[in-house]
Amino acid sequence: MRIWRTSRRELSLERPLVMAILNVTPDSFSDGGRFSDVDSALKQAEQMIADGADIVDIGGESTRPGSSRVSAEDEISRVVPVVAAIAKRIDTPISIDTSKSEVARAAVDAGAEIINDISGLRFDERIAAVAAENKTGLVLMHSRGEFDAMHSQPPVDDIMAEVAADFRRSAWLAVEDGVTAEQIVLDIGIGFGKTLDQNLELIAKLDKLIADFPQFPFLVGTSRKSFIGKLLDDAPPDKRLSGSLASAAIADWNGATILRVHDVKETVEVVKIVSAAKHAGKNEIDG
Ligand code: 7PM
Repeated sequence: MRIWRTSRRELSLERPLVMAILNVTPDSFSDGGRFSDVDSALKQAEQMIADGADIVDIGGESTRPGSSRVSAEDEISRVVPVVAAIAKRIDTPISIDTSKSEVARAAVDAGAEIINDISGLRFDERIAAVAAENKTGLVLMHSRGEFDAMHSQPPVDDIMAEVAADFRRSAWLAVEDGVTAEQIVLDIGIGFGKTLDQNLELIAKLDKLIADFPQFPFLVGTSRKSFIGKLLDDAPPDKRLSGSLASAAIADWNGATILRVHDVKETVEVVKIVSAAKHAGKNEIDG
């Protein structure tokens, strides 16, 4: 049986898990921590869990094209009160979406049990030490270029080969710093320095990549991303639900074991259909 080990539990990967996205990005009046911000994040988390979320992923730094980096201090003041409030009331595993070790450490101290690093240890390798010390889960996502240039990288020729090579490097760095294989999850980083065709290729051939890394589970996040908008006559993010679900189904079918999404309820239904199809033809009694 496949498992993913976090600091607080062992997650079964028998069926794909749904990771719900909870953004704690600032409004112009606040750098976070206000009661109303924390309370609305808590309510959102509760709704997503009621909808079937297995993990809540909390992020305080936008990696949107053109956004500027926030300081570790600002990011901590945004996310830590939210992590603490949710961890205190709810037993669902919390993941912290950050590429700064100071933020990761503060969030883990507040109750996060998974570190989700969109840089795959490229921006701050000390993330690995925080994961090792606390025995948290560790998501190593593939991305290209420095923070400010992540979305403007000249395309590489062979994306499958590049992602595989970078996974080897990230996973090796993590293991070298004391993270065990059971803590690590790999993520193809849809939308980060890839062309439309390369995003599609990564999802369509995900099974091939997974076959090269049989020891690690794979996470895929396509939800509302711009490649979907491009395929749907420039649909804005709030009009990308069907596209998000279709791409989630393909990723699930091709072996992804964690899906990172905005629309939890709908994705849970997709997972049910894909799982049923995966088990078809085994002569079980009709459900
Ligand atoms: C703007 C651009 C806002 C991109 C938000 C994003 C992933 C992630 C993100 C992913 C993992 C988003 C992204 N994407 N972490 N964090 N995998 N592990 O659409 O694909 O949420 S940020």
